[in-house]
Amino acid sequence: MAGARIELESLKSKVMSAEDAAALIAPGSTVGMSGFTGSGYPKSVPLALANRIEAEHAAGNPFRLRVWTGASTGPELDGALAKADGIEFRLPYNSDPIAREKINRGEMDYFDMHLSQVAPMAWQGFLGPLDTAVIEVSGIRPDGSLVPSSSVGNNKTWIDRAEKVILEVNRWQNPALEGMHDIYYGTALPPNRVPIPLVKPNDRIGEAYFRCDPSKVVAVVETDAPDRNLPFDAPGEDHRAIAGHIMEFFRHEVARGRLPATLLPLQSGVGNIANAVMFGLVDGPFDSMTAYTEVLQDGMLELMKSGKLLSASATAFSLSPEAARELNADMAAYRDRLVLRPQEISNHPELIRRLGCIAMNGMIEADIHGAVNSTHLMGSRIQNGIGGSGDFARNAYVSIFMAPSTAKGGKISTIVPKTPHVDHINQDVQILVTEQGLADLRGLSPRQRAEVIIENCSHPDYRPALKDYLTRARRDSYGQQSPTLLMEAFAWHQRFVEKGDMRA
Ligand code: 0RQ
Repeated sequence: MAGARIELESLKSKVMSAEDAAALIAPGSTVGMSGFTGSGYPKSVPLALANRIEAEHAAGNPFRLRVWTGASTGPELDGALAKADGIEFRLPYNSDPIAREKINRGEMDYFDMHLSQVAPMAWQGFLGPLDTAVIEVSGIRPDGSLVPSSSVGNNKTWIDRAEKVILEVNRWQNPALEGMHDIYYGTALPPNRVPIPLVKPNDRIGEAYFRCDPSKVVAVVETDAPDRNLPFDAPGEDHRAIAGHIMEFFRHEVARGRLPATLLPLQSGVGNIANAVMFGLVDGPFDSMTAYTEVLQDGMLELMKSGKLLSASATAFSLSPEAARELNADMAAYRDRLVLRPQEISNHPELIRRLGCIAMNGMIEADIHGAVNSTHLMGSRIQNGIGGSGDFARNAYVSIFMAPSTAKGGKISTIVPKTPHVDHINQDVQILVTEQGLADLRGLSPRQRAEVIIENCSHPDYRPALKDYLTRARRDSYGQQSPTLLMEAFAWHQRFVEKGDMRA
């Protein structure tokens, strides 16, 4: 029923259309929007804003905005605004194809950041002022506090920092979400920081609601629109092989006493491979597991349904439409086992290190010394962004990166002599996995790593060339700590840029 979720009288008078709300956003200003993966992003104001920008463009008054979010969003936000050429600057993570094209054509500036650092940097004042927050919530309570929706992201920070706030109250969001969130207000800037009192993944250390000064709220827009996450592919042969190698590694580590039989809190990245690993764990021997992660994908929910995953902490749901429907229908049953937190807490280095997370993230490529590129194709073209992979990889108990050993139908080797862009230095990469096998790099020097990575992870079509390169690098390299032939190493990538095939 319209209006039922707005329980504060003074805000009922602020209810207006998305068009009227969008008109309150000043050209050239900075807007902090909710949204993390395809969850919890505002669904009507950004669309109305895009229409307004297009109309102004046609009338000869084009304008653009600076847009901050939690992470990626949906087509109604990034897609629509990018299509209208309405984004001048974007942070901290994008996976929208239209925005990606704009960025890669040099038409949009993109500051790709560690997700844990966004809120602290905003508070430190490093990102400049925030004019307007546009936040999706599930409800407004009688005291003006806000029931968060299906992602938390940076909403707490945007609401606190913005001069004015526009709320989208989405009736589609399940009322049973109430109570699932844990909004921690204890963060401070140096020199006043104190330890964050979280010692178990499902500890609740904050409040279930966002605080919000109602006098800052300039508009309330009611919506009834679904989150839009993409469906996952059924795990392919390569994905199942990668999951199998990781299961074998876990068994081995448990047998050696280096991991408990319940494993340690799992972090699982975005995408189909991470999802396949979660499905692998459903059939695996491990029980009473927990997760301290960033997004909850289908596989994690499946693991919870199987009874093997006791609880999970994240900042957002990233579920396929089918799994979202299932969760929505049964939200009350999950509420006590799931915690959604601000991303500065879900991805906090201190907490990841304390809990001893097992980090599992996808990669674009790794080089033979174990440096990983998660973001750039051919050293220059952004795919998505570093997201939370750096927050977790550096601080994890075990840091795992995974990808098929080839991309683009075999034309590209994902194991390369040297990656032209590095997101994770070799010290932050402990385990590499492809469908070919797993390389345990812990305690190995770069020279030793090169042998294990080529032998265990590279595709047989590329292995002889990589071995030949290594032999020559061991003979001719300027130094022998990390043998490298500079010109030849980058010529691998140049070959693809020029001929569309690394083998050619
Ligand atoms: O392009 O769709 O045009 O064919 O890159 O690759 O195989 O679909 O892989 O969906 O698992 O994504 C690293 C991007 C992997 C992801 C990355 C091309 C490939 C395809 C995507 P096409 P796939 P995935 C915490 C964790 C950073 C953020 C992160 C990612 C496209 O995992 O964004 O980890 N990670 N967050 O063809 C050229 C190569 C390539 C290549 C793949 N070597 N060279 N193209 N591709 N490898 C969660 C969050 O932060 C939200």
